[in-house]
Amino acid sequence: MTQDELKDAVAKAAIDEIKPHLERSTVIGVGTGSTANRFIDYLARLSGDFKGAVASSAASAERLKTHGIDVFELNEVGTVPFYIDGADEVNAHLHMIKGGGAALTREKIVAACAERFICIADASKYVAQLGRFPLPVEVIPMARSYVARQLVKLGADPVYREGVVTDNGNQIIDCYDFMIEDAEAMEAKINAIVGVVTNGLFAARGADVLLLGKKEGVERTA
Ligand code: ABF
Repeated sequence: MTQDELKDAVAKAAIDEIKPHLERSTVIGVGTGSTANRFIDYLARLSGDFKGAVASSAASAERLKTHGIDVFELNEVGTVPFYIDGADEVNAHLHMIKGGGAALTREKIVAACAERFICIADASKYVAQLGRFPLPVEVIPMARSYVARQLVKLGADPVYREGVVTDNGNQIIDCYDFMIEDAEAMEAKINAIVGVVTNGLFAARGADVLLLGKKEGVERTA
């Protein structure tokens, strides 16, 4: 199976996971990226079975709307029963690195408001230790070089992602050569640097369910 077929399989599996719980009043949290996009495309087939969605990025909001799915502001909704999103890396603790698409802050906010975070990923995302994928950090623009210096002290090789402005008007630093031993501790340490909006470690609030697309089929871990 190709990587695209694995992404497709986990997107479908996420639909099967949530379908029995949908009510006409349900608002679903929807993530960002190519795997989440496939989920959105399948979700469109269920329109009428749920009320709408909250999106973790302008791009996903646009795709949802194109399919005729109503998009709500998170503040109007409060909590969502499910948040379905991809990851750049995920480990056995269901800790993740996210933010390759620069939507990490909104993704973390929607995840925080979700009763259940369902991570959908193809097998290439599964790792024994997080960190081979460069860890994204969203920063307030004027703090960028200060934050980069602090990240060097933590052992990272920070690189400014040039030309990228987040949906929140901020910038992204990617941390290279930064294998992470204790994801929860590192998430907290980086978030404590002045000028950091958030970082792409999702450990304090990891996933509740991982649907991992393997050539043998979709493996569910909870
Ligand atoms: C989002 O999309 C991100 O947090 C992550 O960066 C990315 C994964 O994208 P894809 O599904 O395209 O690999 O979930």
